[in-house]
Amino acid sequence: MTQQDTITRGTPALETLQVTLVIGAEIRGVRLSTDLDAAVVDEIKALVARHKVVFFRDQDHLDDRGQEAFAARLGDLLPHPTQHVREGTSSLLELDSSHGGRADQWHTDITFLPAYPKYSVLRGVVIPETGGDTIWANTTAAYEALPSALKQLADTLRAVHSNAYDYAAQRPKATEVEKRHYREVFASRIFQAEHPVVRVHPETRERTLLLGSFVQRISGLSRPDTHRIYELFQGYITSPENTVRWQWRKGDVAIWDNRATQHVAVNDYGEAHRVVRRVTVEGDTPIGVDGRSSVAIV
Ligand SMILES: O=C(O)CCC(=O)C(=O)O
Ligand SMILES: [Fe+2]
Repeated sequence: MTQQDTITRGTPALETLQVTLVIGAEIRGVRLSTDLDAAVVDEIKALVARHKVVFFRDQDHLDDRGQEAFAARLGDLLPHPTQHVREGTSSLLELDSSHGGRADQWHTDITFLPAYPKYSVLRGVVIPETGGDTIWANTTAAYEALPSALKQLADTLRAVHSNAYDYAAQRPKATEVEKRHYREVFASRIFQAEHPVVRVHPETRERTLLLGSFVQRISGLSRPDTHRIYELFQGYITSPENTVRWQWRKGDVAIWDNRATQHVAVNDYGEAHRVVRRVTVEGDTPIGVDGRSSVAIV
């Protein structure tokens, strides 16, 4: 933790502690629940817009329904289109390491839908003693870090995202259980969306790179060129200076702006058990710098 940063706009001022200057802040002294004042919810949203991901420790009072009810204060909930919803909830998704729930590729959540979620709210339920951190990257800062020639290139590109990708190629160490889960659940229905590679953020108006592991191809480019261009931009997104790494404790909650970040769950805890649960909040359809919207292909 480097900087104490108290927000002075409006009331109440939540105590925030930036984790890095570029991305990530811990918010202290808030008990997440449906009962929060509208002003507090608005301030949490403003802090998410500013820091891209915010963290809350010690939210052990939250159960699945409590997490979902709190998340619903941020907007309408959007259940994952193919994954099972946890029993007793309307949209909560569980990622359990013993059932293939290892999100160890850099991604933005559910970008194979045209209007993918704006927020994700993730709660630590079972956390390994060692390892199992999550890393987030600021895709707005990544765009800003591009030299102007690459900004201009990115501004003109569009990319096709899908939940049907070559799972075995991307995750060669996946277990049989993980492969079966991918085939039978995750990709049970195929979605494809074409997005601009640079999205104009609807709230901050910032330009932000929209890529991640659901990208199948950059429109108009061959597979090898897609790969090269993807890696070029992805390298700016995932550079260490552009990221924050969170060491989970049980009861932590992270909320990120899914329109301005990518994230990856570090798969470094072997057979230890890790469970996190996520709720996603409906987002709007992206618009590129040329004013063109994202479109559904399938
Ligand atoms: O397991 C994690 O830390 C992150 C999982 C993930 O990608 C998500 O919840 O969207
Ligand atoms: Fe994710």
